[in-house]
Amino acid sequence: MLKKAAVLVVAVWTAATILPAKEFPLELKPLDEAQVMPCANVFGAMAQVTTKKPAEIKAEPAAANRPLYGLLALGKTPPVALRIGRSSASSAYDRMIVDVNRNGDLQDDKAIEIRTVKMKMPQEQEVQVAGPIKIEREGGPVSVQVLLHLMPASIGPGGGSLQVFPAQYHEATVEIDGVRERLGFVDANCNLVLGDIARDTGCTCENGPHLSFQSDVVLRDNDRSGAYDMASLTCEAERLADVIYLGAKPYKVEVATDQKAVVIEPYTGAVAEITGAFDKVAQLVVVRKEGENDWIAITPHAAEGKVVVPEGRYALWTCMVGAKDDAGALWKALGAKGSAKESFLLKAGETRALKFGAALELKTQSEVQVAQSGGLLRSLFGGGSRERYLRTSVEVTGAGGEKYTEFGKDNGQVKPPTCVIRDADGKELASGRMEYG
Ligand SMILES: [Ca+2]
Ligand SMILES: [Ca+2]
Ligand SMILES: [Ca+2]
Repeated sequence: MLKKAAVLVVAVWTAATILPAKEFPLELKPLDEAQVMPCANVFGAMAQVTTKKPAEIKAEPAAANRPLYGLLALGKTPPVALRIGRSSASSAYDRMIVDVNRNGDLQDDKAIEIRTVKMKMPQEQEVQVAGPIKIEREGGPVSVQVLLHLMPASIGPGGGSLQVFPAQYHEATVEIDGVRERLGFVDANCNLVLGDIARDTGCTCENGPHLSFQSDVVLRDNDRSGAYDMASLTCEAERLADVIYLGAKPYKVEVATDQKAVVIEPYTGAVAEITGAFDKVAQLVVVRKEGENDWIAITPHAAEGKVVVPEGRYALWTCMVGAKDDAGALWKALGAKGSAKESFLLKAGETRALKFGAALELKTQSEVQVAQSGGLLRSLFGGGSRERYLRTSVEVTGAGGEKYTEFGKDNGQVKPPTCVIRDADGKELASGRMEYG
């Protein structure tokens, strides 16, 4: 009888402490090109276009004046052929046909218009885009958009390139452990698979790992504005990792292969803590070593000056600092380490203080250089020395050695400061804009 009671107590204790995995339905939604294309964490997929027709195209409609061809390699699915053409022999490239049903015949696919639109990338510029296009895939069509990098004046056999971006995302409203949040999942690396985590397994650099994470992203309306702002200084497009934070707790997250639901459960592995100056930090990304040349980037959320992370070997990756000035304007700066050379081991239950963010140190450097290397302060050095100029740069370094290269005010980009050189009488001799880094 006593033994039975003990078993019962253990069973009740287990049920009370380990929350079960919860499944939340995902809803398919369109993603705007102006949101996704300038987003720093959305890389999409690249493809080349040339005048050479690939063997995949067996039949095509008549073309006006030298069309361009390409193959979109989107993940492990067979490549999708496309043709970029002109509506008349003299017009610019303004039509695209994509073999969306992958039958090698471009005659049964609808020609779509190539549009020229103004986009903040982050400076405003004109770009050529096409789509959205629905590409057939096992499990249903996937909507993508195409950004063209063509220089029509110089198009020869070399052609140009294009970039494919997701034009859809899957959204769930999750509610777990008293936290309720809308999460949007984006196939940011455009491989037609949703749920790729930020993992770099290929780095073998001798100088400390220089990592790159071309993962999928999760959209989070951090400022509760009702919209996902994906510009790089707003951090509402987080790299997807093996853990996701709801409140300040880590959870395991998995998108179902049919993309109909997301499963979230509390992370039950061994954890450790990182403390630091989180009060002035809008977002911190750290990388965790999984094996030789194998790193995962995670974005922990802080509470009470610390973050809880799975145990392991860590390094600081990026830090976004944010503070309001006296007039109430929000300033942000994004810094990055670029290498995981200075890593540290965090064992289960350990707490470690990490340096990052403020105070930022500014170091200006000026040197006289010979022209053609792109400096901005063209100075006047008198007759016979017109080829020389003064190059001035400012390096902004954070407490963890991270270098800051992006600055913003109220979610807009801020250009580097200007610099003016005057003579003893105050007459302007030269001026220009500083360079960061
Ligand atoms: Ca076709
Ligand atoms: Ca993906
Ligand atoms: Ca928002």
